[in-house]
Amino acid sequence: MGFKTDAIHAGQEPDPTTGAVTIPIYQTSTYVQEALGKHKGFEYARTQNPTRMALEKNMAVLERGVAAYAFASGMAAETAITHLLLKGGDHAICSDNVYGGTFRLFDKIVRHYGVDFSYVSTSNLADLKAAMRPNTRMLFIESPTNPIMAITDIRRASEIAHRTDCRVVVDNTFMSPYFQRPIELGADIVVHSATKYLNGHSDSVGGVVVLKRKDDAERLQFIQNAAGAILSPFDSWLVLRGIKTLPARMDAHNANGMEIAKYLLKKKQVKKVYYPGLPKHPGHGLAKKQMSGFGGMIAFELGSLARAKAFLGRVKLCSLAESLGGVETLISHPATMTHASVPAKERARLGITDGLVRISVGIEDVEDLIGDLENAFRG
Ligand code: P1T
Repeated sequence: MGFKTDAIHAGQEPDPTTGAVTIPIYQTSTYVQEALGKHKGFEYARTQNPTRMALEKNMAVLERGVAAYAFASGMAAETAITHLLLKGGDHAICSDNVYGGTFRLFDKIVRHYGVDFSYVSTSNLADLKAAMRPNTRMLFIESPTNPIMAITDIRRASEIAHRTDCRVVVDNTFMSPYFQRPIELGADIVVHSATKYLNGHSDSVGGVVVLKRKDDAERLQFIQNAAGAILSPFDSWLVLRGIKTLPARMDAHNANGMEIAKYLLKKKQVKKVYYPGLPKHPGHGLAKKQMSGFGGMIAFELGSLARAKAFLGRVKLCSLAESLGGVETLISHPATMTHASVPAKERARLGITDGLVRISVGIEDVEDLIGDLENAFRG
């Protein structure tokens, strides 16, 4: 089936008991058993829940994996991946620019279990090659990165990592499987903050892991149940509902993103625009090859904290808020919000300056968004 058909139908057969076309919210903690050891395959809702399992089946199909598992947040999903892949004495490589919370998880928690992390620009394959060690067990890539929008060649990075016993994990939150499918490009595991484009309506927090290998999938299912950070039935239902319109929304985000990026490029107050759809973006050629759209995330440089603060204080239609990927436009200041946990020196090196503003372009009328930005630039 085509992607749009799968988004609506995969894993979502009409409910066997009533024929309901929408998967019901199975709001139960347990299931009655006919006799000792005799049940319908459902024992306890941390282990099995039909609403969550429908979302998991759907995501496995969309990301071309063998199985998917849904978690209480993107960070819970990433934590489960570290349980799957890493133990004391191992080494892991992570893109140097990732969501601040990902860096915080690795640096402030996982590292303390004796895992050594290297943060490298995975866009530079020579740097990646140099960072690989015989005990490297995880390569964690974000592409495009949050918020600088750097692109990594997923296929070639996977080839390098697979020369040793190392799994490649791609955080596909910014693109969604509609625009990028890392498993098809050679990655082993895909992770999402389902809070973002998958849900698409800024009304739930969640995470999803999709796996290519059956052995990894079996172990991750064990971890999901044993560690227990599952997605609730209602949140699973919201994400499932969101995914049905994922293709239509992503096309709209992409169209508006391109318009806003071009508009920002023309503003004299803007020193730099980070958007992979712009021909002068350093990853543009690669982005065109491994993605089928550029999405709705843009970062731009205003030159100083004072200018960024003044600008963010003047927008009205664009809401000043963390998060991204919803139908409404959100605008944020990475240095003090999403990436505050990254040391200041490292932020400066990456380009996450005090003057950097990030916009998650929504699907409103683009003229209204440009009008709002124009007012904010005028002061
Ligand atoms: O917020 P949560 O659902 O736990 O997901 C974490 C996460 C993982 N990966 C990426 C690429 C992300 O952007 C996020 C969350 N990001 C934000 C809240 C933000 O505003 O960037």
